[in-house]
Amino acid sequence: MDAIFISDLHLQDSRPELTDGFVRFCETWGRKTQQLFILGDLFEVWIGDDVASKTSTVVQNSLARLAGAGVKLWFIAGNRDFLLGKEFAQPAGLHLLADGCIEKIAGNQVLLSHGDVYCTDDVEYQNFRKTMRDPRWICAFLQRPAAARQQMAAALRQESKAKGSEKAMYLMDVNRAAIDAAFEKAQTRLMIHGHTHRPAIHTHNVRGQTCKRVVLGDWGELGWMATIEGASTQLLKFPLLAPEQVSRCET
Ligand SMILES: [Mn+2]
Repeated sequence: MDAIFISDLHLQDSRPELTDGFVRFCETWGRKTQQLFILGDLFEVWIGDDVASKTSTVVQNSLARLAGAGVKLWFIAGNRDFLLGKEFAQPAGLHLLADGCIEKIAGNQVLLSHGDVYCTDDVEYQNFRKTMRDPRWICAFLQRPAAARQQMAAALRQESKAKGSEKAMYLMDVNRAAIDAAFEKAQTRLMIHGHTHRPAIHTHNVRGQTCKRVVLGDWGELGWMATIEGASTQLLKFPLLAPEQVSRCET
């Protein structure tokens, strides 16, 4: 495999089965690819590299083993783990990439993103995102004691959950025009992202060109991945307990 893409695992101490599934995934599929791209929300929450958890330690070790085996590992931050930085990434062998970067993989130019930046219909969320990504806000947050950060993160999560349940379905999805504009700006015909938890392959017609958008799914009983092998791109799902039993998702 030239490359595998995953996102939205939402790993957390309270769901050890997800972490077990991730470790198993690394030991099976991770060994069959040259590159592994993690497109955000690997963790349910990340309040700073200085606060380790049982989960983060297991994940870091698992990634480091893969990196040691020669697999190139890449990470784009999600809205849950955008504070993940070098202190965690370096020992894991993980290279940090910017959201919206274009990578050349097996001759394909691929636009990579977590995906939340394209949910432009949700103006309230985009404003919130802007605040959260402000370096001054980040700096002030990271200076707080771990317990205070934990409390803030839990409160924000609670608030976003409450708001999310009130929001119309279309607000939680990407905006088609925003995607088309991204394709046009990047001059690519392939995009892979996550975030929306709506795994599918979409086609977009941008200035007469057919572009393909692969949306990854969130991990639960099933795990999801996109693969690139030469000119072929696939969206696959597999049981977390038996990652070798993959099935193909066409649409
Ligand atoms: Mn997300």
